[in-house]
Amino acid sequence: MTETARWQALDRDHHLHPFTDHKALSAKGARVITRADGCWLWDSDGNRILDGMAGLWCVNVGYGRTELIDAAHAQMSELPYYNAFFQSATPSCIELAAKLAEIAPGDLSRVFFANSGSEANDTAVKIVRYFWNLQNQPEKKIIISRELGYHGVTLAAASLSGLSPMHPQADLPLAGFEHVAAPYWYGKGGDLTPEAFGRLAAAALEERILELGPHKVAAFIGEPVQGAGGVIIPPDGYWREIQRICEQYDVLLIADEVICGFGRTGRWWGSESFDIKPDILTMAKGLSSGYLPISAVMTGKRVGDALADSGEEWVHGFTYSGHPVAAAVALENIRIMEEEGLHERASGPIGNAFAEALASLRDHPLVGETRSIGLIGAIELVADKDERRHFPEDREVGGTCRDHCIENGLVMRAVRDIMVLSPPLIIDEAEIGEMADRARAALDLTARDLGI
Ligand code: PXG
Repeated sequence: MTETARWQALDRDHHLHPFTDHKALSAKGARVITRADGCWLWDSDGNRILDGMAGLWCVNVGYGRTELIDAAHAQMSELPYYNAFFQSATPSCIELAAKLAEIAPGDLSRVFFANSGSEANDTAVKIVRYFWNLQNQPEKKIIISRELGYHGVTLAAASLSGLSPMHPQADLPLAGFEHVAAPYWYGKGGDLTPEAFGRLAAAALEERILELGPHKVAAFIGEPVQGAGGVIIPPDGYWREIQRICEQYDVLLIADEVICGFGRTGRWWGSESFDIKPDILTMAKGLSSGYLPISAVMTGKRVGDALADSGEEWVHGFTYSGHPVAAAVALENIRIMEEEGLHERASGPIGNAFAEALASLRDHPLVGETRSIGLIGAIELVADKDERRHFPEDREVGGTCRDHCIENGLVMRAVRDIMVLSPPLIIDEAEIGEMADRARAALDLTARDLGI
């Protein structure tokens, strides 16, 4: 038995995977990834694969960064764990909170640490509820999010998420969570211009607030660019209108920066790319480039002051809130990003090369649109380019293309029939070229399978 076969058998018998059809997986066997360097992965059979997804939208500084390994080692040697409960703290979590306050957009200045994006968003929900209780407006509790939004899998975060398959298995959403249309022009915009469709999508928020009653609507949460929903880049003017609506009806605005934060859109924050002024911001993934689990929630002056000045205990926190090793790695990760100007790289020549590489695929018969901002992008696979019509779902065109990508040594994820990319921010032009070549080869094989 090969080592791969042994691992696959053990995996099949003992490991429950996230978001996985286990019957289908056991028929196939898991791909076992054994090492990585830069933008490249190796599997247990020795195949070298270009990681077009930076893991799961997170390994922003790339794999194999000795600075991060050394930071973890040094912190573990000095103090592997202490907590932030009972009026204590550790130097690395204090320094990280201060650093985040320095680089955060707008007036966000206070930080609460958690371990995952889901925990950060659940925490944001609890902060919102507590805030309105403190304001003596206990009726103001409904949180509105968007279809195709992804905010995590814990009960509140999954309730915020607007990907419908996430709800029925766990009887979600919980009460008090509402969803409005996403600004997904390519799929839903019909004959409207992107800008007109963006206005319509924003108006859906205003209508829902008025329907529910502004005195009952506590907050709106959105990803600046919706990632897992298919890299939906909102049309110009959309976020400006959302901001206006939130201000007009005194609805707190939460920016979920779990994917967009840390340079992905070409600025430190997606909120900067779209001029969003959030009251609350959540982050994870790129905060530590995925080297260790850590996430955070930041509050602006209004919410943060209310929490900090309440004069009572805030009853919330995780054993690993502000974990000193994860915080030390996050600090070093931010230092690397600053030193190498990775966010500027993503908006400059490398971001342009990425956009051009995607655009070079537009002549392919399956490609209806390519779009990107910074180093996050998407390729829409369609049956009819003029009508922007997708294939029937049961053809599984996206899944077919994803499988061909892997065979061609490229990780590119499929969201329905949208191929999405989010490579490490250190990717260079040659690697972007390789990515496009491999993507084209996979598109050709997909077209062949479809008889096109
Ligand atoms: N918010 C956003 C915007 C996310 O993308 C979360 C919150 C939840 O984070 P945690 O750390 O709890 O997973 C995410 C996570 C995919 C995929 O298939 C995307 C995510 C996670 C897993 C898979 O695109 N995003």
